[in-house]
Amino acid sequence: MSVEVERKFLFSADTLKTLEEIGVCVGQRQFQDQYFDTAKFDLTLRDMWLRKRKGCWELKCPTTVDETSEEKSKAAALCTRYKEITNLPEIQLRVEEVMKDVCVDRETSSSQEDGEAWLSKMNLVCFADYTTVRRSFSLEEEGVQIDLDEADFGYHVGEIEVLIPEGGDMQSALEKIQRTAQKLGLTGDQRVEGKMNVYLKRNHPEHYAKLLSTHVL
Ligand code: V4E
Repeated sequence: MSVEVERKFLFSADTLKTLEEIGVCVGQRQFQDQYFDTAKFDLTLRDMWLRKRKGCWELKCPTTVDETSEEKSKAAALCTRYKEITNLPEIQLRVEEVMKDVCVDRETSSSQEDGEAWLSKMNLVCFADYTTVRRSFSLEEEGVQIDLDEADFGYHVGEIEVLIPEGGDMQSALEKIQRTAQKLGLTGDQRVEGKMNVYLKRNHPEHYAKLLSTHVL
């Protein structure tokens, strides 16, 4: 399982110019994301994000922040850290742990023709559906990827991303992100909204308000 450490930023034509000077465009792709939760928001209120992207299931869950280390720095506060789980039985197990009163027979549900029966068993419904065009860049700095996303609902956002194994060197990941932010000339000291924040604010204000009031967003 890997941990995604990420800092989002707003980009302009100037950022793109800088990026083309200091990095290499490694491709452009388009993908649709469908996010799932219960009507009571049992997953997202726990900061758990279940999605289907390009036919694959992914679950993003929070990691614990080490309060004793440099992770408390201002630069670190601009970054998010999430575990990314892509193994379906493990995803189902994690979701099941949340919905303890709902029992899923993983063996039969994964072999069923309707491979998505587990969703209805756990009362999960799609609450967000959007498509993103993503241009990705790599830098000389090892393991750093920069994505420029354009979502079909009109929001554009960039992200500097480093993947580390669980329990890996978080400090080094944060430093890489900070160096990259400096190279890109990013000056803001506020967290930039992700696509989901903006999508929920516009389409599901009640859900958004709950996540704000519980400090998930
Ligand atoms: C909302 C959210 C999550 C869902 C995914 O959000 P996002 O990072 O916007 O998606 P995307 O497409 O860039 O995913 P990637 O391809 O990088 O995996 S996961 C965590 N959150 C909460 C959250 C937050 N609290 N603050 C910020 C700045 N972003 C996300």
